[in-house]
Amino acid sequence: MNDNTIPTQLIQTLRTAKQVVVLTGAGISAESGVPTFRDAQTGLWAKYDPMDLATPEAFQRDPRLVWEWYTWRRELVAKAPPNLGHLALVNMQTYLPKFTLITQNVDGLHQRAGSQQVIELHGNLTRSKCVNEHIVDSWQTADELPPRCPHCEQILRPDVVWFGEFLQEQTLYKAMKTVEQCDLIFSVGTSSLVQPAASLPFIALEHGAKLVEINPDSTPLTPHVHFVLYGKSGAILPKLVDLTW
Ligand code: BV8
Repeated sequence: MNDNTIPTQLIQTLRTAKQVVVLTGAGISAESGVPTFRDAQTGLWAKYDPMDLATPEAFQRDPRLVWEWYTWRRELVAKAPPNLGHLALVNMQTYLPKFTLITQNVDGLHQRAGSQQVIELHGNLTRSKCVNEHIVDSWQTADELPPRCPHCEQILRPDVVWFGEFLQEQTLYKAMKTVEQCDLIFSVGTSSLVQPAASLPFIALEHGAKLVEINPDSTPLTPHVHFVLYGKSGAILPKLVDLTW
């Protein structure tokens, strides 16, 4: 039985694909209860714009405030279960000769769902680092915030890429090489606004890949895709996997 929201041609394309890339954004975690980047922040943080707080300037100006914002997000993410969309991607990987998951998200939910070798373009908020690039996933929370690095006593910051910061060179290089070589790329749950991540589907397109978007809304990518599946990833991805294999 072919579901009428998923084109037969897409099922055929996925079934015969050789190298598949999936690029995800905050939307894939929305059904886990993690607010997307452009959702209104809740409660204490309603009066702040994430675009302002996720910057080196904000951390310079008020390290305690930025540290506390990430603590709030870390605690929220820790309570958020991976959803059916994350799990469908774990399942999809088992059927494909070559599958690469590239995420803009910093919540670590793909790894908690069981995805392997995830390319995290923007880092991961469950990790912190100091100016000496010591990466830590646990630290003493004393009265002083941000806490200090257990290795060198410098203050810690979240191990994420802020707006205005360069992505890790080898991470971006690996992501670009992967999308150049793929024959099918999915853009899932992203507004396709943040660069350089938003350029990756276009690079795949230029190298002959078929492009699929999964999102309840249209984005700047939508006019360029071969298939657009309007809806929630937690509903569409499991259905796509079930219909394909
Ligand atoms: C850089 C970590 C060099 C922090 C993040 C070129 C042109 C214009 C601007 C720039 C450019 N090059 C660089 C810039 C500046 C900037 C940028 O892109 N600005 C944009 C916004 C105008 N980029 C940078 O600064 C990058 N660095 O390029 O360095 C440089 C430096 C200086 C100057 C020039 C060049 C660094 C960007 C990394 C920023 N860090 N995260 C943290 O999280 O705290 S990005 C942040 O936004 C999150 O990681 C998030 O994932 C990401 C992207 O947003 P989305 O994932 O798309 O989330 P969003 O909320 O926007 O959309 C959610 C979507 O899901 C929606 O479409 C919604 O409809 C959909 N949805 C909702 N529910 C569901 C769903 N979809 C499916 N299912 C559902 N259930």
